[in-house]
Amino acid sequence: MRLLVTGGAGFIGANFVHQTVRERPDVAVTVLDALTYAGDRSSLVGVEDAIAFVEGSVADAGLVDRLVGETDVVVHFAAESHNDNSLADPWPFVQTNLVGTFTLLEAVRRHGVRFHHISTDEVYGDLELDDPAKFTPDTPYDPSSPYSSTKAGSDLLVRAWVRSFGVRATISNCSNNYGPYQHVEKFIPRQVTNLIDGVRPRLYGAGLNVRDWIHVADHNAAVWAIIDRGRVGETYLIGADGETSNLDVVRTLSEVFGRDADDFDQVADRPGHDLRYAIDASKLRDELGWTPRFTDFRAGLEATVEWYRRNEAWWRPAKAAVEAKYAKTGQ
Ligand code: NAD
Ligand code: TDX
Repeated sequence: MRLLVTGGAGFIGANFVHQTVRERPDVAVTVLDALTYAGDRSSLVGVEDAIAFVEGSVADAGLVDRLVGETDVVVHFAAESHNDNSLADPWPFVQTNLVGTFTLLEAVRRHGVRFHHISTDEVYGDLELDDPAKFTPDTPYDPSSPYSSTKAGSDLLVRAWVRSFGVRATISNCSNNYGPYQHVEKFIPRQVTNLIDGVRPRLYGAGLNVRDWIHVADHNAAVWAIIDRGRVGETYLIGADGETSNLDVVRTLSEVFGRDADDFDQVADRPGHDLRYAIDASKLRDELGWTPRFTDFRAGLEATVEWYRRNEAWWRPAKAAVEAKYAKTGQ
C-alpha cells in the first residue's frame, strides 16, 4: 500500500509514521508537511530512511494533485491544532483546516483515492460537568473556537464529498492526546517542561475543565483499524474513557516530580473555554474490535515525563518562545 500522511512531522502524525514503519513494513509512506512552527523533521529521526518526505502545504493544489495521484490512501493529520493560537490569529486555521482539506478532497475525488480524515471531539462543543451524556456520532455539531469551527467545517466538507461525489472517505473524531513529540505549547508538555525547569505548572482558571485523555499510540491504532476495516462514509469517535480534570492532571504531574501537589499558579482563563469533553467510543470498539492499551493514565504520564526528560534537545528550542507568547495573554 502507498500511503500519503499529511502533517506527519507533527505530534500525532509523527507517532503514526513511527508506528507504521515499525508495524507495517509493507506500507510505503510519504509525508507531506509544511513544517510550520508545529512541524519538526527531528520528530522523524530513526524512520527517515524508510519514508519519503515532501515539504509543502496541503493547500498547494498542484503539489497535492501530484502526490495524491501517486498514492492509494491518504491519512490527513495536517492542521493548525492549538486553540489558544486560533484566538490570537484565526486565519491560518481557515487556510489549512478548511482550504487544505478542500484541496485534498478535490484531489482524492479526481484520482479515486481512499481518504481518512483526522478530526477532534471539539466539533461537538462541550458538556456540563455533571451531564451523564458523552459525545456519540449522532451528537449535533456545536464548535466553540476558531480552531474547532474550522475542524467542524472540514468534517462537513468530507461528508459532502462522500455524499455528492462518492469519495471513499472515513472520519475519526478523537479526544485529547498525550505522549511523545507533543509540542510544548500544549497543556501536558507545557507543565512537564515547566516542572523539569523547576517552574510552577500554570492552570487556566480553577482547573475544573475536564479532558478525556488518550495515549497517542491508542489513537493511532484506532486510525489503522479504521483504514483497514472502517466502513466508507462513516464517522468513528476515538476515546479511552480517560476523563480527568486539569487540576487532577497538574496534581498528578507534581507528585510524579516529587513536588507539593498544590504548588501551581492559576492564570488567566481561555476565552470561551470548553468545560468538558467525553467520548463514547462503543461504535469503534464494537464494530472494529479496537481497545486501548494505555489504560493506566498515571503510568502513561510517567512514561511521557520520562520521554521529555530524555529528549530535552527536541523540546528545548521551542520552550522560551512559547512562554513569551503565553506571557502576552497573562497565561
Ligand atoms: P500538531 O500541531 O502537532 O501538528 C500539525 C502538523 O501539521 C505539523 O507538522 C505542521 O507542520 C503540519 N501542517 C500545518 N499546516 C500545514 C499545511 N498547510 N500543510 C501541510 N502541513 C501542515 O497537531 P497534532 O496535535 O499532531 O494534531 C494532528 C491532527 O489531529 C489535527 O488534525 C488535529 O485537529 C487532530 N487532533 C488532535 C488532537 C490532540 O489532542 N492533539 C486530538 C484530536 C484530534
Ligand atoms: O497552560 C495551560 N494551562 C491549562 O490549564 C494550557 C496550555 C492549557 N490548559 C488547559 C486548557 C484545556 O482545558 O488544559 C486543557 C488542555 O489544553 P490544550 O492542551 O490546549 O488542549 P485542548 O484545547 O483541549 O485541545 C486539544 O485537544 C483536542 C488539542 O490541542 C486539539 O488539537 C484537539 O483537537
